[in-house]
Amino acid sequence: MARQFKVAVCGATGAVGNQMLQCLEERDFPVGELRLLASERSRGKTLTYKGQSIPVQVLGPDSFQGIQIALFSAGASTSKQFAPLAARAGAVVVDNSSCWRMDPAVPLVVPEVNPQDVAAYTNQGIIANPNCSTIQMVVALKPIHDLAGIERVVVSTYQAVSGTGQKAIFELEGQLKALHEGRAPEAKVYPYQIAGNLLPHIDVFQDNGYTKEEMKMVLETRKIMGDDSIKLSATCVRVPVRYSHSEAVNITTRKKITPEQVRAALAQAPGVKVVDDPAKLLYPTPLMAAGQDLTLVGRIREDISQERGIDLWVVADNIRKGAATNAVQIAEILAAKYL
Ligand code: NAP
Ligand code: 3JM
Repeated sequence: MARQFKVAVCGATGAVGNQMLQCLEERDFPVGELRLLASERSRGKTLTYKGQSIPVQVLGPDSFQGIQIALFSAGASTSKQFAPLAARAGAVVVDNSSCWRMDPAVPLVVPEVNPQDVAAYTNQGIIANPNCSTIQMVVALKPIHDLAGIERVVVSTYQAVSGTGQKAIFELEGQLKALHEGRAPEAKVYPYQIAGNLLPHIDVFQDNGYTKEEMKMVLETRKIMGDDSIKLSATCVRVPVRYSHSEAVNITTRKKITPEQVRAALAQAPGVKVVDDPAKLLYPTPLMAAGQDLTLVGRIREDISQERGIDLWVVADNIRKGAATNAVQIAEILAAKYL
């Protein structure tokens, strides 16, 4: 029988953690033992994996004894405190939070772009999973970078509420119901009503006027692509969509390339599906991307305002490829090559 691994999922009861369990199951990851961890709030809960009911344990300093792979999605402060403990206990941590991403000793990996960087897990016992908006963008940018070199990117995102977690999905549902019933919608998770609205505000504002989410896209892209010369500006917007982030991406390349060359490169790229036939009204939408793992790219066209410009529309399921699937893919590389 193939080798099996002792796996922990920390944050198993959350939107991402739940999807991690589903991904492990769907992809038939060689799980020998599965330990589900969450907060005190989840004491007594059980979750189902491959038809088996598994109790959720309350996260503590001894939670990682005997664990080989620990998938974390319980927020940045939990990762800060517990990822080093898990690593010290002998586990390799794949961390979904922003806590370790920009640590020079911690690799930041998108398997379609820089799988080789997994090797550096030996530095700290931690591998960081990038932000959801970064992941889908670099999946689409890498083939173009290889073809023509990317000089500058200007991106605007349209991000689903599921990126904020389970509570934000409930908030959107609750507000839609309230509006339907003629009641005043209540806003608790976001500073304003999200139903029927847009909020140009994701994560906290920084001194330079950008939000932290926008700066994650700038800094993480350079690290994953291994090219600090890429210039990038982002505007991140929360939209009243349940699942899948969409991105309008404007690229200036170093060498001139045509939309046809971009379409051909993306058609062959791992993890990408080109959905681009305007004559048939075919372009990616959030509903089209939700529930599957490919990054959909369409609206591929020449930017008429500059010499070496390409415009793209990039859509992916933020909870799957943007978080859980990417983490499980990293675990697959670890299992196949390193552990
Ligand atoms: P969520 O639905 O709110 O779930 C949060 C999970 O973390 C729950 O399982 C929760 O347990 C657990 N948790 C929270 N505080 C904890 C603590 N002190 N000790 C133990 N467990 C704790 O949020 P989510 O959408 O799944 O996201 C979780 C985290 O994943 C985010 O905070 C973020 O860092 C990361 N994330 C990354 C991406 C990405 O782009 N790669 C995307 C989304 C999220 P209880 O149920 O017991 O409260
Ligand atoms: C996505 O603990 C926290 O504040 C988590 C906030 C968060 C993050 C993050 O910064 O880890 C929520 C949703 C992310 C992320 O992927 O960067």
